[in-house]
Amino acid sequence: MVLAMKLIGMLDSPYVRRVAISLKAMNFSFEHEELSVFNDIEKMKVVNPLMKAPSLMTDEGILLIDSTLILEYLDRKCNENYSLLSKNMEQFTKSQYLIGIALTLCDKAVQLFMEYNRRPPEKFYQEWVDRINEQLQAGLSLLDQQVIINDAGYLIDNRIMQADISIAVMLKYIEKKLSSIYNNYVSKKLKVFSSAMESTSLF
Ligand SMILES: N[C@@H](CCC(=O)N[C@@H](CS)C(=O)NCC(=O)O)C(=O)O
Repeated sequence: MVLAMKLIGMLDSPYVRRVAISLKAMNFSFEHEELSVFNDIEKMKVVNPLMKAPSLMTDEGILLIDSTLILEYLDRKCNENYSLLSKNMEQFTKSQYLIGIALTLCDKAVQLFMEYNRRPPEKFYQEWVDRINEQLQAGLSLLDQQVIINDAGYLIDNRIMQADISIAVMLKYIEKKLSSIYNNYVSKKLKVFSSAMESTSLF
């Protein structure tokens, strides 16, 4: 029996969202189970005892964890016309570079959100928060320098690729969860790019 592919996790996670948007961009049909790693712990444990999202149940019933590994699997499985990673080595390297910055910014943004929303106030660790803030500012500044939006409105090719998706979901996460970082440290160019991506049907 062939099972439908199932994505597990909430779309307020940038990692889950990058997989969900990529699944659509790669033209896969899939089911989506919106389980929270914090509010649906028992259900989450049944799917993935490690309680991590995103989790992807493949149509062979294999559980994949970690957005990058899931996307690597999907990229191999999709019709090559829908691949989100370029075969051209120069474009591929540029893409991996930008995705690396975007994912580090996701990690730092999630950590900062957790510091303010999950850590008990008496355990607040200022040095760690200062370090994350510095990393976020440095990453957003580096990204602003490195991003070139082409005539088609994308960063790598003349259609949407993984770097576009990963950068856009990271920017939306920061906008929604860390508005002062977004207002003060995200450049005009990146804000314009984010709005353009978010207005497309895939997002
Ligand atoms: N590197 C992982 C990060 C995934 C991640 O940390 N997801 C969060 C939700 S935004 C999570 O599972 N948190 C629960 C935990 O870490 O225990 C990926 O790319 O999938």
